[in-house]
Amino acid sequence: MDYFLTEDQQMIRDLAKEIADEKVLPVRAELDEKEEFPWDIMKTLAQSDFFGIYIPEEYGGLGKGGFELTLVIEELSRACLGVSTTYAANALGTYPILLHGSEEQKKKFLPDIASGKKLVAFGLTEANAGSDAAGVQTTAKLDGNEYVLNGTKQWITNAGEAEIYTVIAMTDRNKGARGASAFIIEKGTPGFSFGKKENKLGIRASATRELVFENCRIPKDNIISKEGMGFIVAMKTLDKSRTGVGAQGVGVAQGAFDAAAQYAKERIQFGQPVISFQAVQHMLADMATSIEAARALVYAVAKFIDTGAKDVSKESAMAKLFATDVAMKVTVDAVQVMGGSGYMREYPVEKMMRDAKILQIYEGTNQIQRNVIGQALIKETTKKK
Ligand code: COS
Repeated sequence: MDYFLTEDQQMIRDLAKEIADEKVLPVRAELDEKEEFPWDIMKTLAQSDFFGIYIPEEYGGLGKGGFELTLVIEELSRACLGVSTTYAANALGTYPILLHGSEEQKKKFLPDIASGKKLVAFGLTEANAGSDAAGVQTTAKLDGNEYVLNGTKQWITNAGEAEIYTVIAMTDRNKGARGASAFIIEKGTPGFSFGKKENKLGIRASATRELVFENCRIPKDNIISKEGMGFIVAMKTLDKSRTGVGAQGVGVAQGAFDAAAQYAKERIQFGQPVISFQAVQHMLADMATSIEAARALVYAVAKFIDTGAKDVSKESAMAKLFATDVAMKVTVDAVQVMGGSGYMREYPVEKMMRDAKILQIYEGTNQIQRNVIGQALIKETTKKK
């Protein structure tokens, strides 16, 4: 389907596709097998200015929107979700600074992020906080001109590899969500270390570790916004980034569909290619239809967010929910269409099926997305009365 991309957008998509085909596809199986962090690919993305795509020009970025970011994420995800997760998590970690940072913080941190010189990670989740975003137990106590952080963040994408971390900690544990604050912490700060690299079912090219804070002192000025705003910073960040997870869903589903459709044309059973059987055609038809519906929703929501609309929680949750449920179903069906071959590591779809599962879990489980949508509907219907 033609989405009437501008010339600029087409160029961005074509370049992302070229990188995905030439740099990611040939190594994805090896990265997955060895759990290897894709530094070479990150360097190529940096040379293409893709880390700064959504960052304003005054801070060294390309000054485009979330929609253009979506196009890059989709193309990378078509080839490898581990790679696209590594790339997309940078935007997740950057949004707190971009949306709520001070001018000084933006000037200090964004140029190195935009150039790809420094990777970023976002630290919210803990042993007792994830879906319950207000359940954070890591503390940040003001002591003179410094905040002192103590606690452990869990399952943090890009941890250990990134140089810059945006982290949510409690400045007042008695106030619940209103006692949370957001901070910028640089790798190498004394008292800040990492746990072991996690061994994951999928997205194995991406790095996931704990962030450990033990009397970690950071300058007072590294607070983002002000004390008590951490929960809002986190929610606004997730409102922005969830469309990117939707784009990951569209990309991986497309990659799985392409592989399954190609295979169905080549695999001969009962004297004919299996694609000639209606049972297989109907599966492919459902897969293609749901991918196109997911893409249309993700693009529409990304463009809606780029208009500067104030409250986008419902729409971004819908895009994430729908496209990632599609990704799970389509990747499972791609394995089914390819039968025994689909289950084998020589073909890419078993990896895509393993990778796709995380999309229904991270940046808010799909159950949480339904809660967010439900809460928004209650608000809307109350207003209409
Ligand atoms: N934008 C702005 N404000 C928001 C907001 C948003 N998207 N979502 C909630 N708020 C505000 C609420 O309006 C409320 O403000 P008041 O105290 O002034 O009324 C406050 O924040 C607390 O909101 P709420 O009571 O809804 O908080 P809950 O603890 O019930 O949590 C959910 C709400 C479940 C939506 C939230 O915890 C969430 O998104 N969890 C998932 C987080 C996640 O994605 N984790 C994955 C790890 S991070 S990669």
